[in-house]
Amino acid sequence: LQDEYLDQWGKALEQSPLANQQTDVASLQASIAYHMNASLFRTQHNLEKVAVYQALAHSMADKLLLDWNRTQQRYRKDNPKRVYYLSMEFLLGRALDNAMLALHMKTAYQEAVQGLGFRLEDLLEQERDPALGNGGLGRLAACYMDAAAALDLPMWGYGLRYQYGLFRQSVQQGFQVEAPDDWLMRHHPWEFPRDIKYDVQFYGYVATKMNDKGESRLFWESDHKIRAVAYDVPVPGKDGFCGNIRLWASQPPHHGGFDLDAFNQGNYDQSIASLKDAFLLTSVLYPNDNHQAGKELRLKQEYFFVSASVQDVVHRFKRYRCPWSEFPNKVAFQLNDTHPTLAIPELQRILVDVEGLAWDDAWDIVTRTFAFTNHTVLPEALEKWPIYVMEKVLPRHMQIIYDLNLFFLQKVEEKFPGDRDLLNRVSIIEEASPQQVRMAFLAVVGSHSVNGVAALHSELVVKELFNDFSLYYGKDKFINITNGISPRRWLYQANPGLRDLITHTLGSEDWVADLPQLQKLAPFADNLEFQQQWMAIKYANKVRLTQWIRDDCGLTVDPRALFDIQVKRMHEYKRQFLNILGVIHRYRVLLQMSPEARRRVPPRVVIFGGKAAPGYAIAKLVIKLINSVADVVNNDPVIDDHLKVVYLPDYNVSLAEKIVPASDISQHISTAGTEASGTSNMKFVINGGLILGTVDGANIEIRDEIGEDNIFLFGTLADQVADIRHAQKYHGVLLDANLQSVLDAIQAGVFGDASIFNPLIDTLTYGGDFYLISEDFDAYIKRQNDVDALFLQKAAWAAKSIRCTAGMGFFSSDRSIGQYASRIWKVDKTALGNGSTSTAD
Ligand code: F58
Repeated sequence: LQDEYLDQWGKALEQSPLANQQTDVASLQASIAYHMNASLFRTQHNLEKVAVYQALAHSMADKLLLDWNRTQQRYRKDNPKRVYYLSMEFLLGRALDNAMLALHMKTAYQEAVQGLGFRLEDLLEQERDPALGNGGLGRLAACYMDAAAALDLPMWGYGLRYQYGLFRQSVQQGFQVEAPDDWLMRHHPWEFPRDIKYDVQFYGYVATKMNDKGESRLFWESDHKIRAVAYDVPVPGKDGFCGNIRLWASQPPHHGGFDLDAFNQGNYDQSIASLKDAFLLTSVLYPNDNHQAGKELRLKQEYFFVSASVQDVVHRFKRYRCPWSEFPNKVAFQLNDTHPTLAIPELQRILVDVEGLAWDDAWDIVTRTFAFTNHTVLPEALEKWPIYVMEKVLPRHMQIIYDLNLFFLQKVEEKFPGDRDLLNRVSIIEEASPQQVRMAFLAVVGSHSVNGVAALHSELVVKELFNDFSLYYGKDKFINITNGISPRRWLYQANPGLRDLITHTLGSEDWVADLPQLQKLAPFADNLEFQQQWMAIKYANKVRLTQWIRDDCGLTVDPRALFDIQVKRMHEYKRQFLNILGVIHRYRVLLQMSPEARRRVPPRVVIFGGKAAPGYAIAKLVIKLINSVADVVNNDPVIDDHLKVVYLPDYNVSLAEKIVPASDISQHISTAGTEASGTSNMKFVINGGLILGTVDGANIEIRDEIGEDNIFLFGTLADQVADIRHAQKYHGVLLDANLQSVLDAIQAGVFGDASIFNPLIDTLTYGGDFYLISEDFDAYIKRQNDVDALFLQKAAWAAKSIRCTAGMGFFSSDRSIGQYASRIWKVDKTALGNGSTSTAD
């Protein structure tokens, strides 16, 4: 458009209602009423809470949109180096509360809806929690997008818009039951469909053709195409910045997927076959956490996602007509684990086959553009794809991977001549039957930087997972960036009581953007009055949680009891089994005590929550065991309120926001060396919750920051695990005596039909106790006794709780993102430009 028209558009927008939104209560009410009528086609005579929530969400989204356009327009004009965070998962949680707080509009909206006859808290509960992620990895992506927006860092997320998110969980007769998460059944006001589309192809064949310049080129051709369409999700930042996550949905490529000829011939199934195909592709998030699904559809999801994203980024880059050599100075791709690794051969393919670059020039660009974050060392979670599947679905990519591997192995051979074993070990192709592509190796070879997510994990990544690679590339390529969490969602939003006390004590809200300031709370740790205020907030949060427990589980628990919480995905390595075995031990000890002795033990409420992958039988049995134990313990009149066991169904982000501020103690008890980092540990501690944990993942750095005295650590160390497992193999597992009597009780039917638990108990005996539950049992029980003893000393507990929060400054996602930006992406905060507000990208 010519400049004069551009100006006119700018002026028109300035005059529009969008640019002239007022934030007084009457104007907010007007905007809610407007959306009720204009966006939802409803009137005040036909109102449900959900409709009011939607009108309110639309009203809030208007404000975000303006910021979104301004921010993106500025990036478009200034063309800074941009970061693209490629992640199959974004576990965002609810949007409305977060947006209102980011834009400082919650109080005004609260008043506005109250004046219209509703309570804001009730309306917030109407929002569906988008569950486009499994657990830690997906939630980390959300915290990182939040930090980038808060820091005004030009970073976009790219992901998939699954029609069905992570399944919804209910519990029936103690067993997990899964139902589809149909989160889009109702209109979702927080996404904006764009007219941006790319075709992605699968299958087909590779042919040689002449290009325009008469050069012979390889072309990948296929009739099997699916169209990716973009949905943008705004990420509220600070001071008018707004980030973006672009999610791709699959659609049929042409004619809306309808085959009229087939229909006319009466072949109805055939007439909509391509529609079904396209719909299926992004229909559902694979529900495995730390385990590879290995299905062809999953591979297609991965490729669909990276192909659309890389095409979009290349399209944006080409708009500026820079030479290709500039690409790494304008683009940084961060791979959130190996799931987006196909972006590496995809960019190589586009540069060589489509753009006509020489192989080596293209590879130089690719390797300067990509960086890779590893999130696990568990062998079962490391992605490998059988070559016969890759050759069928992505024939050209398979050729590229073979070539990349060949050139890589030649270089390794040059550096370490004659070492056949080494070549075998580092080859991207695993010589197994069937042959497989090792995606993590492809990610390492195609990236300039590889990082783990906590200090111990990054050490294991170098020493174990990629040891040969670190010898070949040198140590500098392998770094650590310890995970972080958003202080905005996990303290400011989730714990308003504590937020206000901290703000009042420190004199301003500056600590949110500069989290190490929390250290200024430390001098108050022994101040009795401050302790009382602090613990009163904790108590209020516990009361709020008891109401949820009553509503969700029909169980009444006493908020004065010690709240002991373990909420995370159900997995053997996370050892919820150890926790429930410990609960049974406690139950038995309490039963043997005199009433007086029992009264001297602080009453406990042990709370569990977390989903098991639908195909993970052992994890599902642990859920059943927890519920069976709960049935017995909660109804035992001798035990009364001394011990209660709660399993909260359908654990998700919004439930976590209620649970996290209410813990006295939370458990992070993975077998040492298995939990890459953990992030809920950070969330609990920043909210003044103490933790009971193993010397694993980020627990170690939390200890270093808050001090050894303020954390209950126990158990085997990572470097002892291999020896213990080795010894078990030869001498068998000698079960801890207390543990043996707990198992005896289960097998005697104390918790119902014992036979169903046999496979679970076998993991300790016949299975060789791979996760070292027996080995750690005694230390665990002793540490739990220390927790009891401290809980009786109210002042000492409160002081530790305050020191916990005070020491957590390091774990802000802003710190993590700052480290990624300076150490990997080499991007800076952009200077605030003055871009006009016409349509952005
Ligand atoms: C988690 N991984 C780690 N993977 O287990 C946890 O220690 C870490 O704190 C977190 O990442 C963030 O770094 C994880 O959540 C998955 O859920 C994958 C989803 C896709 C399939 C394979 C597992």
